[in-house]
Amino acid sequence: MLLYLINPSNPLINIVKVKESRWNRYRVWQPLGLMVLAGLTPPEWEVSIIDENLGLPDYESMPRPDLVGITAFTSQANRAYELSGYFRNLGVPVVLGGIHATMCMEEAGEHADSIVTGEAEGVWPRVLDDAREGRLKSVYEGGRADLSDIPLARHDLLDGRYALGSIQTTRGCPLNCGFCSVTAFNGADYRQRPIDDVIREFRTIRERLVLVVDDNLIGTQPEHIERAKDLFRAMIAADLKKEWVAQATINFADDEELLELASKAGCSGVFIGFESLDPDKLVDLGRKFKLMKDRDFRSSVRRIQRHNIMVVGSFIIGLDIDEPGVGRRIAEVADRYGIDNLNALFLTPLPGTRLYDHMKADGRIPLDRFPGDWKYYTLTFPVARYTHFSLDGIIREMDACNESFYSMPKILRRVWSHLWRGRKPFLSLVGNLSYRNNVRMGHKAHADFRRRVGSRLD
Ligand code: B12
Ligand code: SF4
Repeated sequence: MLLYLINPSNPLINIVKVKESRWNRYRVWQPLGLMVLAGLTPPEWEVSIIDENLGLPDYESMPRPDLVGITAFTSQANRAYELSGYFRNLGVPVVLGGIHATMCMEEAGEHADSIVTGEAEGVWPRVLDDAREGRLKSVYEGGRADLSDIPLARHDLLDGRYALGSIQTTRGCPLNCGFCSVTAFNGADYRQRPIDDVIREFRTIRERLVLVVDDNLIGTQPEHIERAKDLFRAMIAADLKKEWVAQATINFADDEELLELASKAGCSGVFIGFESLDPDKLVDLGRKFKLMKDRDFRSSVRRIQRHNIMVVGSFIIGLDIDEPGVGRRIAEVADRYGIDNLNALFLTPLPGTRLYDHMKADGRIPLDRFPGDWKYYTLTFPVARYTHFSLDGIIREMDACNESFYSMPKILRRVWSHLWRGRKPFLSLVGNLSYRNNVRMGHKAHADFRRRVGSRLD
């Protein structure tokens, strides 16, 4: 029995040409959900993972599979449905799963033979049995998995074209920010995989650089932090020889021992959501608010960097509290905090979030011809109506933010400061230039966006 597991590309944002340049490998990330699914698949199935972000395969010349499983973030939904249509026309049953199918069950159900909602660990073997016997159900509810005994993800099934490996050590986030779907999808209960499993899986990763995909690697409660320390100790003892980056909340900075262990265990960078210039006023920040209130962000960032860990900070543009001038102010504040890279994103009502419900109720989502419009839900396009900005106004804020933070003099200053402090100046240069390049491509993408859908947003 042949199974294809497909990660669809979003042609709108898929600017990746891995074959043309090795540097482009740094823009392609492994589809870990599919690798986990492959790990859950019994050996009588021959599994092939197809990542369209590495280049579109010639499906016609490939053997006809017995079953196709497709994953999708919201921004990939259109391509997922297109692919599903192609295989169903050939008479091959298709199962859709992942975040978008879960949040938009009805819509996804119209494009597949079956959908799996939530985490797949509890239901995937049953789906495969039913598929083999030709009695697939239209919906399987996966719910949330018990992580104490799950098979390892199949890292061996991917080829060597990725720059970064990937692994997950925890699921769930108790903080429940209004604009994020993680708590709705993975739950508020912070679940941790057994440390031995994580170490065993790390050993199967061939890449030296690894993305730890956890939404919050260290958690928020003292027992979460203790577990993170135990994990780092085990990684050090295992001498994994990996360098890794992860996502965490700013309380990462509050424990020197944690930082020291993380660094020794190979941590070289951390993505932190700062979200707003005024977190104190951001009512819908959920419980994250407490971690940010009255914090001296500059010293927090410095404490992390002192351990040779880069800080990538993310901010949202378009919050109701944001006023004209916010783009430039974010760049200034990010500079003042001393972060190494800035990732500014438009406030985007993703399905399944409280933000979506509020904006929908207020008639503030003009790009709502779904599924077609989902392709713009990449957080890099302003798909909603923003309280204090017109379409052109909010794009100008984004441009001002990026142009200021990624101006050449500021990049050179950051690189110099890395050199002076004995931190990796080359990495800083490459990271900054790559973001600067993205910003240039963003201009073109926004002009195109304006032309295609601007009249619906004005
Ligand atoms: C790593 C990551 C990335 C990586 C990409 C990884 C990849 N797969 O390509 C990078 C950094 C590139 C990225 C980019 C983006 N991301 Co992202 N990302 C994540 C993150 C943190 C982890 C994903 C992961 O690997 N999880 C681990 C695996 C094991 O879990 P899983 O994928 O959910 O898979 C399980 C189930 O969903 C299910 N399943 C999944 N697929 C399928 C398929 C079938 C057939 C079946 C049966 C089951 C099934 O089974 C798996 C095992 O239980 C998630 C948050 C999260 N907790 O998931 C956000 C998340 C998925 N990202 C999100 C977003 C918004 C984006 C961006 C649009 C934002 C941006 N501009 O940065 C881009 C767009 C990328 C795109 N392709 O269009 C949102 C998606 C919301 C949505 N409705 O789409 C999430 C949920 C975060 C959030 N804050 O809300 N992301
Ligand atoms: S802390 Fe991060 S993962 Fe958790 S709900 Fe907020 S944005 Fe989502």
